[in-house]
Amino acid sequence: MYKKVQTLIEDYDSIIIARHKNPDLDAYGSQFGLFHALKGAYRQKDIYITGDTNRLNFFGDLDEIDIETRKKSLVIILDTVAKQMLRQIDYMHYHRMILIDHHRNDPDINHDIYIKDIHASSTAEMVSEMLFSLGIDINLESAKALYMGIVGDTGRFMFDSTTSKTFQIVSKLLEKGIHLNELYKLMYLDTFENKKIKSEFFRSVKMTKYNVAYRKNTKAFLDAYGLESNYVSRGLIGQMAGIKEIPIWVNFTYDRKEDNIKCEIRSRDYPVLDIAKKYGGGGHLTACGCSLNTWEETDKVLEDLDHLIKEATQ
Ligand SMILES: [Mn+2]
Repeated sequence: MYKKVQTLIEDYDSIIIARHKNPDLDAYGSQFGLFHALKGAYRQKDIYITGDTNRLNFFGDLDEIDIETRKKSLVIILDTVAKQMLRQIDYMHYHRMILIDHHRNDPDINHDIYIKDIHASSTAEMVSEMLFSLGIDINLESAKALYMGIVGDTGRFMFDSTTSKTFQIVSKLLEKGIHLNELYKLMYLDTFENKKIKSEFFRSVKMTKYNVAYRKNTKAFLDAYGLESNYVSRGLIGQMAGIKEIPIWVNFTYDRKEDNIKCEIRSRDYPVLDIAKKYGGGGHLTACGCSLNTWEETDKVLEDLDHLIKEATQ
């Protein structure tokens, strides 16, 4: 399979590397990791990186690519196979299409090659493995990006998705000369202002009868601190994680763009995915989400989660 990818790469003078919207570290890391490696290996080719950007962009600038160029390019999409996760322009115009992803769902994008590995910790791990197996040199910039992608999707190697293979790959990436401290400063150093926002957030976390922690981030809260919905919804939910008494935690956040309420659910052990699905959402077994239309519905979600714990513990 990897050989087929290499053959296509060698066939094209113009290659576009894309990934899902609102990128996380794995989306960026796999994208920039592949970009720097291909750039080094195929200097005569035009290699582009495309997509939206956000506060996790520790990686570099993205390219604007015209339709004509797109139509004659090999497009490689990373870390998703779902149209709804992509900008239309990134899956609409291409000459050949390769998908590389570690998620479970089936693709709704037309493609020539699809590499899927649900056991990989991250797409960055898959890209690393592919580059190593093809003998394409992973230079320092590539190794840094791939490493950050793996660290992001494994929660710093704490999630169960981390395997011995992950460590084998990471070990080989470290040999490229990565300075861990330098990367961790980039990824995790917080600002004083941000810490204050987090403490304000945490101060008003509430608990249900069965210790489901939750926070309702209203429009007023977002406005008061000038915060983006997405940052609060997914960037602050971790503030409720890792607390002994709290088995499930939920973050409800008003979404300015869609004028609805984003609900993010996390759980240490309880499978909460069915509850997200009940409200039209999805995701992983212990990390999932859905969108709600009213604040009343947020209480229904909490009731369902309480019920889940009640049933399991009685
Ligand atoms: Mn990923």
